[in-house]
Amino acid sequence: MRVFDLDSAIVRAPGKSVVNGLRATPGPAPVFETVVAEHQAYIAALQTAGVEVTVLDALEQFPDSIFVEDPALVFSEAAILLRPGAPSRMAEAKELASALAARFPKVLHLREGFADGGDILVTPDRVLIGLSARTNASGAADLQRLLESIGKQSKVVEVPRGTLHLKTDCSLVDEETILATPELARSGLLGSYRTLVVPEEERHAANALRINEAMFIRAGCPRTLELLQKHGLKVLTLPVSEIAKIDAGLSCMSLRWLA
Ligand code: CIR
Repeated sequence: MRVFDLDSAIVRAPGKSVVNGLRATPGPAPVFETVVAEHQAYIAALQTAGVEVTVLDALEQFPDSIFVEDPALVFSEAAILLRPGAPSRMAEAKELASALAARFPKVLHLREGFADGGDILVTPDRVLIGLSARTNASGAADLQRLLESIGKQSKVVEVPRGTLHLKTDCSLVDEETILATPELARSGLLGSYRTLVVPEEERHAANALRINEAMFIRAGCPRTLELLQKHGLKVLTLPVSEIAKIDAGLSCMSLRWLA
């Protein structure tokens, strides 16, 4: 099985409070109705790719809870509840506990430090854990211990300074290839993986999503689209202009696994 062979996903409906989601720089708030439309298009895209999607209820008290990728990490054999590094997001993990307990053979808990799912890139041979403002060394070490207990190799890497999450800057394309920003590709931390480098003016396209035979990228990135098509992929584009206003992209809106 390839790590991007997936049949199940959990998403969470956006609450009205999503317009107050965290963001690194000030700017106009997203329009709620458009966030909902982008989220619905995202769910439809996952379904089209062959994934059964569970939609959890909105949580108004957690503006960023639509980004379910950050408080948990899931594999066929186990789910791991994380400790998100933003104080306003810490309790989002608890809100996922019952949904994960109902779907996974076991649920493990990070006990120390902080780690966001956005900092975790699952590749065929190892799980890369990025150190960032949201994932610290003790969280990464505890996560490595949990991963080892379920037979997964991992490696800790430094996320480029100023980047929200590791996966803000990269995504798995296939078993040998990672899509990356120029900065991450230059950093050498992707080791022996072949990299497809997005042009600087489309750097936000580096957060993409491979599911089964489909590669999803954000709309409005024609050069990245061409790059991936030339690589032989079936590429589909999704609108994310509103959720991008609160620093989000494609991977963050779902937890995905092969049941
Ligand atoms: C945050 O700052 O936590 C949210 N506004 C965006 C989270 C995006 N998460 C992700 O890409 N994994």
